[in-house]
Amino acid sequence: MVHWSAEEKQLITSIWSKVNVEECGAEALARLLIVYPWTQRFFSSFGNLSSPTAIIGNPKVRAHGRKVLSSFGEAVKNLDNIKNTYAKLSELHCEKLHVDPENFRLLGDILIIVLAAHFARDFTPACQFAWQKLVSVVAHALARKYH
Ligand code: HEG
Repeated sequence: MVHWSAEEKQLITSIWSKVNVEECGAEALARLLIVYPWTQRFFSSFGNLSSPTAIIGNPKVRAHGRKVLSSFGEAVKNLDNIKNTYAKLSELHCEKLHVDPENFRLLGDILIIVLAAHFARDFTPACQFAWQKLVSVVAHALARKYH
């Protein structure tokens, strides 16, 4: 099982308590679709994704980004039980949606960049360390059904 030090927990929750899930979620998913355009293939029902402006202004991207980031919040609330927290979602992403697990890692890295941009001063190296660990554990938990 992954161990979290008291300091890591504190660094994660102190950033998370300031995150605007709607804004940061929308930004993270939009960035994923812009920076790694092949991820767009999972969202063919979302309408216009033809340019960065279209992606950023797409209400379905916004809504889904919010959904994904609020789901990410479940990991923050259940740091010691992330695997079980995502058991069902792992099934959905792996067995139904066939999302390549590499994409979970890409989204994690994008989220780090969004947090760094929003919380520049507070996103210290130690804080980044804790968050990198968190996004990696989440990606691993979501990919579990592939193992
Ligand atoms: Mg996933 C649906 C969470 C990464 C593609 N994703 C969902 C849902 C949640 C979620 C909560 C809704 C589930 C439901 O309706 O029951 N996703 C989630 C998390 C993360 C993630 C927590 C990573 C941190 N998802 C992810 C990535 C891709 C992806 C990287 C593809 C590049 N998700 C995806 C698709 C759907 C969901 C295609 C279905 C969207 C729809 O048609 O509504």
